Amino acid sequence: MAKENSTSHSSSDYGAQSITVLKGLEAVRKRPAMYIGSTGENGLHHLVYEVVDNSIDEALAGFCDQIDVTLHKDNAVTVADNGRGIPVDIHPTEKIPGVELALTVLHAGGKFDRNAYKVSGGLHGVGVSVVNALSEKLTVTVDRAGARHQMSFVRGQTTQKLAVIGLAAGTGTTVSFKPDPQIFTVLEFTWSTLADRLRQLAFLNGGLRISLTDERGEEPRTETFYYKGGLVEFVSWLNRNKKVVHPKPVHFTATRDDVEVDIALQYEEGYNENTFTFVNNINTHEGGTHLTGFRAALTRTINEVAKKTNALKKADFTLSGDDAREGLTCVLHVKLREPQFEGQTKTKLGNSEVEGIVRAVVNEHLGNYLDENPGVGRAIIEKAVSAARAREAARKARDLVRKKSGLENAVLPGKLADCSLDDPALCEMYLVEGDSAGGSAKQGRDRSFQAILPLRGKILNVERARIDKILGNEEIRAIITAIGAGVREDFNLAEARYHKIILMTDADVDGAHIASLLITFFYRQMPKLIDDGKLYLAVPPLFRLQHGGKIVYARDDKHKEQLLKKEFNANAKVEVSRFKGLGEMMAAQLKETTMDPSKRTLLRVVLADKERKPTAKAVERLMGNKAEARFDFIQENAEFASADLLDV
Ligand code: 0RA
Repeated sequence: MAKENSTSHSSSDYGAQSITVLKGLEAVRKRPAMYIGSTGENGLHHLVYEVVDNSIDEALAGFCDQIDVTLHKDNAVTVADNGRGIPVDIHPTEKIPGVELALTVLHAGGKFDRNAYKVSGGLHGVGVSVVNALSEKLTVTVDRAGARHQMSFVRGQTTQKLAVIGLAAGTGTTVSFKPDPQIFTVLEFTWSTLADRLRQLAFLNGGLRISLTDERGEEPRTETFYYKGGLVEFVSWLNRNKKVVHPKPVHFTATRDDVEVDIALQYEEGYNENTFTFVNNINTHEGGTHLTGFRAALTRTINEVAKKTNALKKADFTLSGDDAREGLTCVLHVKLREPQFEGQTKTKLGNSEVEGIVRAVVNEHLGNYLDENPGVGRAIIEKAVSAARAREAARKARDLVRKKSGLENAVLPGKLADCSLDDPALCEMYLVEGDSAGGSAKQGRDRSFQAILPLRGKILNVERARIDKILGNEEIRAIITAIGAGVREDFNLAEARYHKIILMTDADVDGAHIASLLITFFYRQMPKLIDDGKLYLAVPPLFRLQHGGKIVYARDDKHKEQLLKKEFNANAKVEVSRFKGLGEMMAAQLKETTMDPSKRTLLRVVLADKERKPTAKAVERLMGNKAEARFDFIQENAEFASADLLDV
């Protein structure tokens, strides 16, 4: 212990100071999670954010427009900015160089008072000294007043005092650190995690250029984030794969009572709300007073415009908040001096005064904007009015489906060729692409336990339709009634008439698209069916290999090559034919290759991870309302099925 505490500073003129320093940094090393949240992946990345935040502060103060982050091969990170440089002169009261103060004293940031909106609260703004304490090695280089200054530390303790090491043309601060393996359970940085946050910071601080370079691969990789348009570009980026209701995002900023409000919003044709809120660059995942103020003003303004323009003439309803937010993409950023963060993860703004401020700003500016841009106003109101109508229609449609599927004697769809057994555990239903394939399947099935429901062409894209339209679609109604277990909140697995639902589509891009539409439908309307492992994909063969009387079928190219080697004589002239679709196959072939339980392969549909996020994201990307994006995805993922599916 005595050794740990013995200072590495040689000069003794600030001995008392260095003891407090050691105590402080020791506290950080003892309880790192208290300062950075965890010592796992999140905590590790937090180190980078902490250093970058300091450079962002310099940018907010107006002296820095570029930040470069580099990931090195040894898992060290460098953050360089072109700000004024951390002061290197001796601090008047603390009696050590400013840069040493910033790197060794907890919460030293406040001693400089560079800008009013310093990120603070929650885990943010704990200071670079925390990063220093948790780094195996840290070097800071400051270009200032024509000279390059440098000092180094090991686990927060100075190993090289501040010294001038050369000349400097400009100004700036560079911090390089290597996270301490004694502290962290994970040492490897994740590109996408850092890129996502740096992109976000670049959007939130329009005009600031942030680059990320990864030197760990064979070739270095760099991405630069620079958005002159700030939040407007942020919203356009969020809507990049969406069809928008009005071409340009609505944008306004205002400062009231020292609170800066910056908002951009744009409606898209979808039905979800995507609002992101930030306070002093911190993502307030849990919302708070700024969000409450915004929502109240949005609903009020939309209703006001609707009234003024007579959009609700004969309607006997008002527009609800949900109606006003349908298809909304919005980024709301407020800056204030003393944010209070509350909630489970300290990402909920608590300052009560902010609610009224944001409300007033939105009432005034959004109202004015829509008055001055009546075309935009009309488009938005039209969208909200149709949302209100759909809400009513959806309620009716849900009632209808609930009644239909809930009844014992519900009328089964005419197209369904049902099976004769009635123990659901033994029964399976094939959803088959196209009437002709449906015909072969009906002939090739074992009618005791296999039911066939042919589907005509592409089914409705449920990701793009409102619930009333979804439930009004004939093909979808047929699926729901055939299964007989209802949908969404009303879904009851125990009532399912089959324990295997098998999607059988052609082995081509169109077939994959239809399968993905169907998977999306089940994912949204009957997620329990997937959770319970009851949804499958059939795997029809792609090739038929024949030599003399011998015929075998191959699923794909690889399988074909295997079979050619294994099943046939090396010099046999094997006739290889490729199926164009299920409809081309004879009933007996379909039975033998795809439907007979003793010979077929089934893929069980599973969610990519327990949190569902990747799947939800993939589905959203796949099904979003811009056709080109969807097509790209299918092309990129010709093997899309196998990524999310498990062979059974
Ligand atoms: C305190 C005062 C001044 C700048 C900074 C800190 C500063 C800190 C960091 C951390 C990373 N990059 C930074 N850039 C600047 C202002 C000094 C002056 O008045 O010139």
